[in-house]
Amino acid sequence: MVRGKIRGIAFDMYGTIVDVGSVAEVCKEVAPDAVAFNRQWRAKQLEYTFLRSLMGKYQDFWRVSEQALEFTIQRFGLQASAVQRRRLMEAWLHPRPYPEVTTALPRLKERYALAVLSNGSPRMLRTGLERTRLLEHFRWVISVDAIRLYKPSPRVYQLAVIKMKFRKEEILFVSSNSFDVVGAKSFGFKVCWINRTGAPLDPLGPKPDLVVRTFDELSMALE
Ligand code: 2OP
Repeated sequence: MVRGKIRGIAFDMYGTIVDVGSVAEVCKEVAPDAVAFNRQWRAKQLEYTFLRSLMGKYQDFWRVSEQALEFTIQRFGLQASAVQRRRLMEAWLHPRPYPEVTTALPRLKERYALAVLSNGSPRMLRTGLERTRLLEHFRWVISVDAIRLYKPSPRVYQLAVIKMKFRKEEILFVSSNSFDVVGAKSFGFKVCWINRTGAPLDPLGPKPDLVVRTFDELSMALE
C-alpha cells in the first residue's frame, strides 16, 4: 500500500527496466561461465561507483564499466581482444527490457509522469531507451552525470526532485537494486522494490513502501 498522492514515478534503469543478465549472452564469447563472469562484472561496476563517489573521483558509467570489465577479465584469467572488449561493452547499448515492461509502461504513463533516474551516462541511457523503443514513455531521462556522483548519494535523488518539479513525497521511486531502494527511501521518496527473485533486502535502513515482483504487479497496486 502506497499512501498519499503520487504524481510522478522515477525508475532505475539497469536491473529494473532492462535485464542486466542479458549482457551475459555476449560474455559467452570470452568466458566459459558467462553468468559468473557477468555477475562479477556487474558487482565490480557497482563497487567502482561507490568507490568513485567516496573518493570524489567521478568518471562516467561507461568508463566505470570498462574498468570493471578489465578487472573481471583479469580475475577470470581470460584473454580478450580489443574487438571482443568492444562487443562486450556494446552489450550495454543493446539492453533487453524485462518482458512485461513494454506493456506496463504505457498504462502507467496514462496516470503518472514517468522518469528514468540512473547511474548510466546520458549516451548509454538514450541509446538503450531508443533501441528498446521505451524512450517515448519517459518525460525525463535523468543521468547522475549532471552532478558527477553515483547512487545512493542523496544528491542523486534530489536531482530527480529538481528535474521533475514534484515534492519528494509525490514521487514514487522504483528499483530492483536493494541498495538503491534503501538509498531512495532514506532520502524521503516513496519507494517500490521490484524483487523478481525473492532476495532479502539489505538491512541498512528504512523499508520500501511496496514490494512487488513485476511491473504488472506495480501497475495493479497503484490502481
Ligand atoms: C542504475 O542506476 C543502479 O545500475 C543502476 O541504472
